[in-house]
Amino acid sequence: MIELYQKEECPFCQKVRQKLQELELDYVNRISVKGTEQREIMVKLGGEHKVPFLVDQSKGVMMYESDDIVDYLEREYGSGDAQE
Ligand SMILES: N[C@@H](CCC(=O)N[C@@H](CS)C(=O)NCC(=O)O)C(=O)O
Repeated sequence: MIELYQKEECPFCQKVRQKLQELELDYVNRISVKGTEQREIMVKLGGEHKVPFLVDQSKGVMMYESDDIVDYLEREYGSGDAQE
């Protein structure tokens, strides 16, 4: 299962949502705004007050940074076209 902790208005999150959509990956959308339980869970898991934050349970992967997340998704689930 893939979980994306994110905020709708965040452009970095938008980039990750777009990649998930492009790769047709199902994911659980965890809205992570200040003062919510999702936010607390995210900080507990990742240690940072920042979105996007990806959890890929099947691979035991957790990561921040939209570019790293997009690269990871492409590498793990893409066709490989983007790789050199
Ligand atoms: N370099 C980061 C930037 C992420 C970022 O700045 N996210 C903002 C929201 S757009 C954030 O988490 N701000 C702190 C907060 O929402 O508490 C990335 O590409 O993921």
